[in-house]
Amino acid sequence: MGSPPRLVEVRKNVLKQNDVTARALREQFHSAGVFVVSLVSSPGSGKTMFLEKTLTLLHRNFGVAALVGDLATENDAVRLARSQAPVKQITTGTLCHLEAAMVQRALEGWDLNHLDFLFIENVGNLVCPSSYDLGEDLRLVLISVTEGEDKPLKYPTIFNSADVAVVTKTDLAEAVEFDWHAMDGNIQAVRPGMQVLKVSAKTGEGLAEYLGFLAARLDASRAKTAV
Ligand SMILES: Nc1nc2c(ncn2[C@@H]2O[C@H](COP(=O)(O)OP(=O)(O)OP(=O)(O)O)[C@@H](O)[C@H]2O)c(=O)[nH]1
Ligand SMILES: [Mg+2]
Repeated sequence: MGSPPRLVEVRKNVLKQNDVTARALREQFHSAGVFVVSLVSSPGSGKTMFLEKTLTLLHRNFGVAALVGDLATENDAVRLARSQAPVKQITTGTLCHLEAAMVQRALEGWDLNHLDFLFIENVGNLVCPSSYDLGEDLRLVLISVTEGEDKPLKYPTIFNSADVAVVTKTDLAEAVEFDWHAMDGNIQAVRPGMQVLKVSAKTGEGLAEYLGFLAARLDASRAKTAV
C-alpha cells in the first residue's frame, strides 16, 4: 500500500520522449518531401513480401527506401534489398516494437531529399507498436485472411492507431473459407469508416489499386506542404 506507481511513470516518460522524437522526424520528413508509410501486423501476415513487391514496382518511377524492424536477424532486409532499393535492418533485441529514436539512428547518413517514399516495416506484433509514433504519414495495419476474421475485435488498439487496413494473402481466401463480410463488419465495428484494401503479394491482385492510392497520398501531402 502507498508505494508510488513507478512503472507507469517510466512508461509515460518513454512515450513522451518518443512523441518528441517522432515530431522532429515528421518535420524532417516533410521538409525533405518524403512520404513515410509504416506497416504493422502480427508476425507472418505478409509485411515483407508485400513491401518487397511495393518497392520493386515503385522503384521504376519513384525514389524509395525501407527500414525493417525485427528482434533478430537481417533476413527481412536481405529479402527487401532484392528490390534494389536502399534498405536497413533495425534489430531490437528484446523489444516488440520500433521506437522513433531507432528510426532516427537508422537514418543517420541517409539523404532523404532523393526519396519520394520511405517505408518502415515494424516488428511483427499486434499490440506493442500501437503506442509508438514513428513520425510516419500513413500507418497500414495488415491482416492476412489466414488469421481469422475476429482479429480487429480482439486487437482494436492497433486498428485505431492505423489509418488504413490491408487484408493480405487474398489468394488463400477460398482455401480457408474466409468470410469477407465478417471481416469488413469487424473492421468497421472497431473503426467506423476505415478504408480497407485487399491484396495478394503472391498473385499481384489489388497491387495496382494500392500503388495508385500511395501516389495520390504523396501528391496530396506535397500539395499540402506547398500551401
Ligand atoms: N499465399 C500467399 N502467401 C504469402 C503472401 N504474402 C506472404 N506470404 C507468405 O507468408 C509468409 C510470411 O510472409 P512475410 O512477408 O515474411 O511476413 P511478415 O509479416 O513480414 O513476417 P514478420 O516480419 O516475421 O512479422 C511467407 O511464407 C510468405 O511467403 C501472399 O500474398 N500469398
Ligand atoms: Mg517481415
